[in-house]
Amino acid sequence: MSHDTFGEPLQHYELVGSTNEVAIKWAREDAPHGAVVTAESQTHGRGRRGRSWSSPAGKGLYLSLVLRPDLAPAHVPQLTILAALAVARTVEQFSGLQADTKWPNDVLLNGRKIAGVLCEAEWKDGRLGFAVVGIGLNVNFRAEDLPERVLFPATSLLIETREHRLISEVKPVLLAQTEQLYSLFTNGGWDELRAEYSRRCASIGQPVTVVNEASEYSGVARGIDESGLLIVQTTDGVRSVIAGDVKF
Ligand code: BT5
Repeated sequence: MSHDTFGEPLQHYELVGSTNEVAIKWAREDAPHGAVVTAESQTHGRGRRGRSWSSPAGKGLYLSLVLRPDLAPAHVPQLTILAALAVARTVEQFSGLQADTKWPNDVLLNGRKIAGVLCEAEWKDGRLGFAVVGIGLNVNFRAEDLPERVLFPATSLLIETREHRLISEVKPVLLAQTEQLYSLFTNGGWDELRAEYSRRCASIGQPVTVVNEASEYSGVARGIDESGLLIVQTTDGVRSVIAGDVKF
């Protein structure tokens, strides 16, 4: 098998704090491109901006992938778009239902959040040293397993399809989808990937409110730009959103 196969090498744990944390430590040492960390459950699964990701055993897929692309800092958000699209395709494959994206890092099924992506990067001499792409996908969560207070209504494959899936059956499909999109990405396929993400993106064409540490503003989401940022048309002009939560 090629050295770049996603999921080789693989570290699998019964219980960790956060698979992203483990993968970052491993990447600082010697984890190669394509290395993956998975866990049955996480005690401190993390979301963006210090939020937490609910990670009970047997209910979800908790996976972190080490990537070492030659990427300028401005283009790192593209990796979140790529991963969200791979998750959407995977969810679609298992549910037979159309999965949507919600910029930047959410995947929705029937309008509810079924998965989230957390991309964390480290730099070396102005270039990307490595990125760890963390994915949490709700597989067998029942309604009562979902966190009580969520930013956005949540769901799972089980809730939407009434079918249990083995996590071990979902994992290889997600890795294969990610690997396939990554190969497209490195072969000049960013525009194609961006177009599919945008087609699926629930907020494009909608009035949105963007909230981040620095500001809050409203406008109409128009699309995804070259770097993977959300283009929002406000009354003051067009803005590209680097980070934030989008309400619509
Ligand atoms: C995310 O953050 O959606 C990124 C989640 C990434 C989790 C994976 S699991 C494997 C890897 N290792 C880690 O430690 N993390 C990654 P954000 O957009 O900030 O959303 C977080 C918010 O989603 C929380 O504040 C809750 O409101 C909600 N939430 C928490 N757990 C959830 C779940 N299982 N399903 C749906 N929503 C959830």
